[in-house]
Parts: sequence; structure tokens; C-alpha cells
Amino acid sequence: MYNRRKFIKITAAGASLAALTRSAVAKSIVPVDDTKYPIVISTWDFGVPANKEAWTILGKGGRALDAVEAGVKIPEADMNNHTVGRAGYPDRDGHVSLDACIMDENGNCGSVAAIEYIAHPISVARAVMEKTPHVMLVGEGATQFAVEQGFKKEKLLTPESEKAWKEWLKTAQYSPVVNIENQQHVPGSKYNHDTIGMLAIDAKGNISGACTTSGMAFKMRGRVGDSPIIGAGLYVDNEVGGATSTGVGEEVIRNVGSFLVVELMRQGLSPEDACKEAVNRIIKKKPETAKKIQVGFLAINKKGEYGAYAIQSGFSFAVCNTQQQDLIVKGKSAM
Ligand code: SD4
Repeated sequence: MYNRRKFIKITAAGASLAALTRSAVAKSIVPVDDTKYPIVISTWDFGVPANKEAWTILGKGGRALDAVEAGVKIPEADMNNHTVGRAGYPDRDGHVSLDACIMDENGNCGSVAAIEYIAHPISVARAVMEKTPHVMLVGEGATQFAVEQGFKKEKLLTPESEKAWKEWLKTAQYSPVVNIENQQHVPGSKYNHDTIGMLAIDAKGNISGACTTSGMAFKMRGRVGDSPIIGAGLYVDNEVGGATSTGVGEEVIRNVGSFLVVELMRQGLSPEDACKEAVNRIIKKKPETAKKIQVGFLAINKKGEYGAYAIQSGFSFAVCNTQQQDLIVKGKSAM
């Protein structure tokens, strides 16, 4: 645990304070509130075990980037979670294809979309960020890169997912279910989406984020949602904060949702108000569509304040910080 004392951190490394003018000093000082750092937040109730894993790194003073990668690997590996990682539901042709992205405090980012046969897409996204000159790899190229990096290529379609897909094929109706993330997963029922988006601030005040999903269940082959798209499913600006999204990705992409939330926080909005404004834009552009779908945003600012907002009620998020490790907060909503 960290003590609760507030202190002022001088971020202008190497700069002599005495040499700076009064206004330059003001800009170079970032208040670090160690009652609020470290902190990790993530989407939905299943964020609790993911946050717990992230905390094993954050609580020891580790880097936010390492924490978010480790954290989201928990739902990626969970065989009961049919919407993130290896047990994810397939597309309508029976292929499990995964989307993930990651972003660090320096604005570096990496992403994979529609990757197949690899159980931990978030770690491949990190490898794209750290080991290639690129930001995003997709499909076969992403799988090829992962194998070259030593990731195991394996069949991801589990018997349970296959059964649910075959059941779905009987009607082949594609209709996203609102808040399916928090519903009991019953084989054969219509679950269409789930995603974990995670944002963390480490003890140094650095922010990172990760987002990973199998996307909308029974989607068209090749469909990519918002989750692996930097600016849509995830965005981090270390000066301002970070944001991530869940729900029907098409509407998030159309509004560049997570980037919008961060830019609204830059203009002074609180995390919750920034998420609310982003949600309201989606509703305003397509009021009829919005009545039938869920989109939720989750955000944190540089001070460690967090908030969320969704179109429909039922969106929850998990918080883990120095005070509480397993808090579940019900996000506010427009409807
Ligand atoms: C997608 N946004 O693929 C993801 C799905 C999701 O909660 O977030 N579900 O569109």
C-alpha cells in the first residue's frame, strides 16, 4: 500500500527550477495524488479478476503497460468467457477471430485485428508495438507474425462455442444483445458481444490501456470492430487520461469514440461527462439505432478520477486502487 500523503512531482527532468520563469514552473508541475495512484479500471463485472491480476504489478510499483497486458490476459484465458480470447464465439462461418490493442504512456501503440489461432491477442498487439515499425497487423499476417514471435498456434473453437454456433446457424439471426457481458452465458443463447477495456495509472502517474475481444459473436467473416482500432476502442494521452469502449463497435468507430472522450477531458470535462457527451453524439446521429444497441465508454483522467456512461442501463465497470480492490460501479446511462 502507498501512503496517502499528497506530493508535488516535478516532471521537467533535469530542469533547474530556479532558472524557470514563474509561468514555465506552473506548466512543469503535475500534481500527483498518491491516494488515487496506482489505479486500474476495466469494463464489466469480469473486470474484477482482471484488475486483481493487474494489481499484482501496479501494487509493487510496476509499469501500467505491464499491468494492463497481464490484466486482460485473465479474461482472454477464461474458458467460460465466450467473448474475449480463446473461448470466444466464432464468426458466422465458424472461425474464431480476435481483436486487441494496447497503448502506452509515450503514445506508442500496437494492434491486431481478425487474428486467428492465437489465444492471447493482447500480447501480439504489444509485440507489434515493440518489435515492428507498424501499428496494426490483420488476419493471416497477424497470425504469421505471432508464430514468428513464438506464440503457439492452436485451434480456438471450443466444443461449447461450436455448439452455440451450430445452434445459432438454425436461425442465423444477427442481432446484438444489450449488456450480454453481464448475463449468464448459456450455450445456444444469443450472445453477441463482450470486451474488456482496461485503463491503468501506475505509481509514477503514467497511463496505459488495453482492449481485447472476440468481437460480435457470429459476425461476418473479416468484420473488425472498434476494439483494435486506436482512437475508437482505446485511446491514451499521458497528459490528459485514457478512454475505452464496449458495445456495438460500428457506432464507436463512426464517432472515433475513445479519442473523442480523451479530447473532451482535455477541454476540462470530467471523465463521466466526457463519456456522456460521446454517448450523446451517437444517440443524436442515430436515435432509432441507439434505442436498440448498447455502447459504453469508460475513462480516467490524469488525476486518477474515473467515470463511465452508456446508452442503456446495465453497464458496469470494476475499479481497483489503494483503497479497494474489487469495487463494481454501475455506470450511468442515457436510457
Ligand atoms: C466489437 N466493441 O467488436 C466490440 C464488442 C464489445 O462488449 O465491446 N462488446 O464491436
